[in-house]
Amino acid sequence: MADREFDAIIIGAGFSGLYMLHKLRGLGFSAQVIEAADDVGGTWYWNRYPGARCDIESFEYSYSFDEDLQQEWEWSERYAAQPEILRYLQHVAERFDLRRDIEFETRVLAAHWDEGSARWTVTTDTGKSYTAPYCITGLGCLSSFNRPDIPGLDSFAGEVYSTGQWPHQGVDFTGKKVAVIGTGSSAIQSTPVIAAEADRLTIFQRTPNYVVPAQNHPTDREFVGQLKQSYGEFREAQRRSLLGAARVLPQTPKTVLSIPEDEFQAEMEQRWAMGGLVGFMASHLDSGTDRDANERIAEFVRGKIREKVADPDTAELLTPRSYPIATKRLCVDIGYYETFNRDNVELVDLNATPIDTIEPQGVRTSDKLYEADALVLATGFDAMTGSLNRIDIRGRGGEKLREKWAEGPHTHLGLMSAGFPNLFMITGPQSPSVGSNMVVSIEQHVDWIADLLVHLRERGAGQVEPLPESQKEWGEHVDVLFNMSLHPQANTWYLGANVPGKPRVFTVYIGGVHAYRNVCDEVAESGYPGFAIDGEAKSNTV
Ligand code: NA7
Repeated sequence: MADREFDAIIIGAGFSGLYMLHKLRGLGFSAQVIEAADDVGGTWYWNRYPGARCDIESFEYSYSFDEDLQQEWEWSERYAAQPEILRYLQHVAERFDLRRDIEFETRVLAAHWDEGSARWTVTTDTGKSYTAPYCITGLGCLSSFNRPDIPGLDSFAGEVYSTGQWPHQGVDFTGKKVAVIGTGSSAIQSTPVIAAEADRLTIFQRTPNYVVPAQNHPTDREFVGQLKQSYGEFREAQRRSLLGAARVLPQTPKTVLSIPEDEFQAEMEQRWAMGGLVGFMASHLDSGTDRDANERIAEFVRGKIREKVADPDTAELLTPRSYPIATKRLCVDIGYYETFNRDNVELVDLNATPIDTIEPQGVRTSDKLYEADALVLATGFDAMTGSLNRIDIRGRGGEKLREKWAEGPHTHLGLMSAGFPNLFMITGPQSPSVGSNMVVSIEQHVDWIADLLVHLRERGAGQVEPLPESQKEWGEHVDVLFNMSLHPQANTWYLGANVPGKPRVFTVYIGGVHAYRNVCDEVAESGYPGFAIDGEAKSNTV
């Protein structure tokens, strides 16, 4: 017997869970959020490493659902740092009185569907359980930390820190020899800060990334003043965009190789000066589909690396060559490349000299021991499916989600999975999620799920579930878009390639937030074809 019953259980109190709770309450549904941390924030609660910051501009990466909220909140910088985003989410929780329906310090272990009662029972590590007809996950796409399986890691004598689980009291690296493993976004943001503090910093690189500048600056008051006069229009432009961002140099409506050299250089310099990743993703008609076109853009960025990094050998090691730009997640920096011009920083190429073991004194590669007092694991996440698979989710007939997804996730619209009635995933695999401004995608998912719950209530219906054939079609559609792009030419966490043994399946819908929204809207407006409601299905169209 469950301790408490609700209309909906929401797992996670980050951007997704907070808005979902607020939305359901407004519609008269009772909901309980369950959160492992002791406060709200999700990604922005856990990722407290030095330099942690959003790569999307702050006034874009924020909620649009409440006009007063967006009018009153002031961002201090173009790209907000983690503490400020966390404060924002805490403010949202207070402003809308959300905490009273959030159970903190409670980790969900299992969610089981009971056919007889048509309810989910969610059990937790505190021993409490909850039941509700609807279960909604707001787990985040990058929240299950990927701890590398390096021999000897546990033998290290110093402190080991993970960027995704950073100590709340912070870490003082003054006078320390620090080793950082990984050169993804978290390392690119944290190493400039660590290098300025530490005695020595050694960075272990497996794959170099393309890194574009943030060009961060304090908030431009004049711009924000104008923005707030017509924030609604700006939000609409975000929703109608490719990536969920409105303040960006538009896509150049030309093929890259058709542009004369001087014109091309001038345009790329403009994109570089503007900063941010969005201007470098889908920058031209064919930049994401034609390798030669992409190569010209990549070469521009490589030239910038050569300009910034003083030592030519180090510059070469930092230069990505093996994969197209914007197939691995583009990174955004504040002083990353310049960090390698410091005397106390060294780059180790793990392709030339792989790590053999970690020893009490440091990291031993195939040729030498790099002594360290502290080790920072910036090794990423079991992305997209890791947090879902960590929970023992069982649907119809007791089938386990992690078994059904053993060869990769199966969803319809990235929102639901056949065989798991009334289970909704906010920014689930095969939705735009990490291929977009997450907040725009989160709001769209929350609104769509809420509309569907209202639809069910109005019909007196109890269950909704996608049809296997619509799910199959959606998976094929996601694959078609993937195969049209250059993504198959890179080993990335989008594909699960960073986690040993994980199936290589592309998990992001890359058709753009606008196209995706249109599909979802059409499904809703047509009475949910592709879904069975109380066992009854309309014909399937995607
Ligand atoms: P990422 O982008 O997945 O980066 C992880 C880094 O760690 C990357 O350079 C990996 O190399 C490296 N890595 C992972 N495992 C190992 C082992 N075993 N040995 C050596 N190096 C390893 O995670 P981040 O946290 O930086 O960023 C995640 C996202 O957060 C980011 O894209 C933004 O969306 C925000 P690899 O490239 O796999 O060769």
